[in-house]
Amino acid sequence: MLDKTKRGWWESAVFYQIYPKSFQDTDGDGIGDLKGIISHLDYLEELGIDGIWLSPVCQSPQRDNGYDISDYQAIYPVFGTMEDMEELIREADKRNITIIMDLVLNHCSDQHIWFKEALKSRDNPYHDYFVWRDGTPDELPNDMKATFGGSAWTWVPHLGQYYFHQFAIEQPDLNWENPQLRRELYDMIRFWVKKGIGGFRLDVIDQIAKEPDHYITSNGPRLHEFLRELSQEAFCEEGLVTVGEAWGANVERAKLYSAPDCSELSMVFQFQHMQLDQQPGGDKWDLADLSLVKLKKVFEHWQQGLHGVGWNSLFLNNHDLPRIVSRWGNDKEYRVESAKMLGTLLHGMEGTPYIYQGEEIGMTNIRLPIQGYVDVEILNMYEDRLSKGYPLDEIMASIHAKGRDNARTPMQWSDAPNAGFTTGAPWLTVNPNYKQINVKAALEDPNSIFYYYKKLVALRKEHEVFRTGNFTLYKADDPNHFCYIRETESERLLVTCNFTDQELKLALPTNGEVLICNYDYPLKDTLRPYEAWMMLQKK
Ligand code: TEU
Repeated sequence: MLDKTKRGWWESAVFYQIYPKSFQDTDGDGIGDLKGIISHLDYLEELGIDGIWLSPVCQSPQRDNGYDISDYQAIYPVFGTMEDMEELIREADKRNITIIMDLVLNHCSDQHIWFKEALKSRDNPYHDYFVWRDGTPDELPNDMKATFGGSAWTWVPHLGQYYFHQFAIEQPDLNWENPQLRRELYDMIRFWVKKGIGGFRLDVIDQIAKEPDHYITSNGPRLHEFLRELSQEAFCEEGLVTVGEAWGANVERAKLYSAPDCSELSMVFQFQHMQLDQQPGGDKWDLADLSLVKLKKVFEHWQQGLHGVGWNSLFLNNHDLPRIVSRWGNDKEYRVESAKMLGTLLHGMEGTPYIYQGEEIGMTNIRLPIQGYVDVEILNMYEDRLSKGYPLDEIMASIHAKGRDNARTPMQWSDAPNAGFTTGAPWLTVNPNYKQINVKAALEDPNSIFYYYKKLVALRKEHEVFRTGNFTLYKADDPNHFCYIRETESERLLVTCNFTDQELKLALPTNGEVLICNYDYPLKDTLRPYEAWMMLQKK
């Protein structure tokens, strides 16, 4: 059993991300809730995970599904009460599962009392909690754009000022230059630690030290100073695990974030591997094929770059990304094989793996007409690209491939109506493939993706090589086959993955113990479509 009071316990752990809105509804309003999560803790215990990263559950107008917080110390009533949250922490703890909360510290909701006060006057004490620039209605401070489209500046006529927002208009950026704001955030974090929260995922944490006058959003000059202060003031308990979301991270920066002395964070989510299937210079909506050779190089760079000096987080899915089996696998005739292959690829690496809800049963993307989508990012992009004259079919192809609602369709628990997610009308369409793809069916099938993932989770705890082995690519230039070796002084782990629906002829070493394979057994000189296995050799 992991000793979670000690720093570094997460190096042998596997986490599971829950998007509460889509996990399990218990009161028939069509929206998931905390009681729903509690009702499935036994399922998560069966999978063997050590912690849950809970996407935001705090009070929020839900413009961005909770990433717009209006009260950091209250629970969004549709999800439940503070008592439900306490019960979730207690019940999870009984199963040795740690709850990691999502901290959105870069911005809050425009409905937060701080922003309401800030709007009252320029000399209100809360005014400086946000980022303002003087101006006139027709002259913006500069041409910075918000991630969700449009300008990053919104005009407030009665103040004669613009406020800065990197995301939606309703998500004003917080001003980290203000020490009083920082103190309030630290107090709020300590409130949750006292309640028994075991760690935090920090939303867009590399964007807190913005300097809009210099067009700086991520990696601002004071970023690491702020992070060290945050860590000292708020992450005092040794066993707290902290993972920062950092789209702008490179290996050098990640060494600072995740240095073994934990002066900043435990690890970061970096996204270089998730941005390869887009056109150079474009954004995620500008689709391009994945180059496996490039993917291998990116993983190699991160695996080798942080070995011994930092710590990786490992993920292929989250609530902002399309479903990986639809993205890099084959969600039709090889759905099961390719989902297992992608899991094998990731779980053999050095770092802490994160499983996103539904990944463990191979949930897929969904294709809806534009009216079916809810996500602010999708809807803003649709309007924006239509107005710029992009062809409609191209816009829809991008949304079907990359839209965030792909990952947010309700969890598929059974073949009952609405996949057993709700007895009411679900807030987002349930994927019609729930009749075949659901937890109940997975638990009844010993060859399911679920049991394969369960084995992957268990293997990490059984062999030291998963935690400490160094990483070497094998056949780095092979465009179809991803094979790597992890090695310690006494063990060698070989991980091999066929990324195609073709048979590959390959001479691979097969003199070892097969730890896991997505077919009955590995062959000596051929990889079948999407075949993957791990082999352990004792030295
Ligand atoms: O995401 C950060 C972020 O930059 C994303 O908006 C990302 O660019 C986009 O989703 C890629 O499609 C975090 C949260 O994970 C996301 O859900 C929030 O919407 C966002 O921050 C704002 O809080």
